[in-house]
Amino acid sequence: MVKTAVAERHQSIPNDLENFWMPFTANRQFKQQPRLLVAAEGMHYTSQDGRKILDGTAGLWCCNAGHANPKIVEAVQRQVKTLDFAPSFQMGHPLEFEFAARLADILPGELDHVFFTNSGSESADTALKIALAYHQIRGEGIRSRLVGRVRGYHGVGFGGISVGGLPNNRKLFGMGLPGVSHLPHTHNLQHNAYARGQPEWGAHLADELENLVALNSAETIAAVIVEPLAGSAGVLLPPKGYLQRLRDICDKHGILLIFDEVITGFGRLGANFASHYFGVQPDIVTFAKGMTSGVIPMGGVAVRKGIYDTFMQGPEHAIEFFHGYTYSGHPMACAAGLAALDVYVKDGLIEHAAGLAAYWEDAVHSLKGLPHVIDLRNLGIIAGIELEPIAGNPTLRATQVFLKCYERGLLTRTTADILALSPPLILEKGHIDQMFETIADVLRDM
Ligand code: PXG
Ligand code: PLP
Repeated sequence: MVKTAVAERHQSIPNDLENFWMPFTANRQFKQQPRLLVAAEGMHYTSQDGRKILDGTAGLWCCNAGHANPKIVEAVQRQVKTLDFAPSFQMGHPLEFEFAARLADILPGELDHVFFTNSGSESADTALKIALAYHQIRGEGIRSRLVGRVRGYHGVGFGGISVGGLPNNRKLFGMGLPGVSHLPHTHNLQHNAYARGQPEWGAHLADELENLVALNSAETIAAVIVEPLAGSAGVLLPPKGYLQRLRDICDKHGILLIFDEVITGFGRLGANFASHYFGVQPDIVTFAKGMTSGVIPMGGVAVRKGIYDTFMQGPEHAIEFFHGYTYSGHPMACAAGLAALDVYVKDGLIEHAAGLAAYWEDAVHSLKGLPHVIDLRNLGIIAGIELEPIAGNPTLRATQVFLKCYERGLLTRTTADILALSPPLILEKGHIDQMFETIADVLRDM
């Protein structure tokens, strides 16, 4: 009885789509022709019209363990019955300590103290606040300048959009944080089109940080924040040697280096974090998304003990960091996260992804020469397919490809005229074949 009611509800489109203001969506177009997903399992969604859709994007770069993984589902079900919520300020519950300790085992280098948030945006803002406060407490309060990068994405909070570098995310929202500078982005089709993996050209773009230091003087700069691989802006890869050069310049001038690993964390590159993959150690890492395989919202910021200890001063009854969220360390999120870690680490999902990266790379580059393709990029289990924009109508080409892929049973993501793929890490070769055959067919028909 109940089951039938649920099934019926799923099979009808709600009468009124007006009230829900959808995020980062063309609301008016969507509401004329809605695309609703009603169920998910493994590598697939089920659409409202009953079709099986191959998930080429792991939801929004987050469902790394695939959908409805029984270990994660059961952990959440058990937790909601046991402890639904515990206050996060001046109270605690065991799972958040256990989860932080388990994360410390897999985080890069000496990053072993974890602050919990509920999203990547909150993680980015939290990391920036930690960096500013850290310098203040150490008596270097003049270090208050933040450095981001053009085409960077660090979520949608005021801190994140200030250091971020996507014009549409900034231009209607006031002045942003004062004292922010931007490095140039590293994307260059002339030098690097069709590079397999990391491009050869562009490490010298990190030297722009030296110019910002010269212009502003080193002792005014608190932190540099970059995505090791820029996802949202269209899969922009770090040139070989670029990240290490940023690290070296930060070391030389006492600047904290923050890696925003919201997309690259938890196996996306076939390593626990991009920091491991690239062999470059940041001072602070932000993460979210794959942390719980997208099942319950959660994010976090990790720092080394030295940064944490800097805050642990003053009377012991005093709060050390005036920051936190009602839902920091939510019990259900911790339960989902612990179960997701079991799947990633104990069940070998990250090795599985690493083992498929070469096959993935070949599949991505098999699109070379097809109509409208002007660049192909890959790393780990991520692909960027850059298309020639339709003259006078930027974004339309990629939107058309996205819609046609969806009609043919494949979910993709677009940003500008770039198609991004980042499927669940449980994928097999057959899924890769299907993804790229579908995209190839769509491009040929356009
Ligand atoms: N930092 C980075 C590097 C991200 O990629 C955020 C912060 C913000 O996370 P939240 O959880 O607040 O959304 C992100 C999120 C896409 C896409 O398809 C990318 C993101 C979110 C939604 C869509 O490019 N990145
Ligand atoms: N706004 C008001 C009025 C609040 O009382 C609170 C939290 O108590 C917040 C915002 C912040 O909410 P959250 O802790 O979920 O980020």
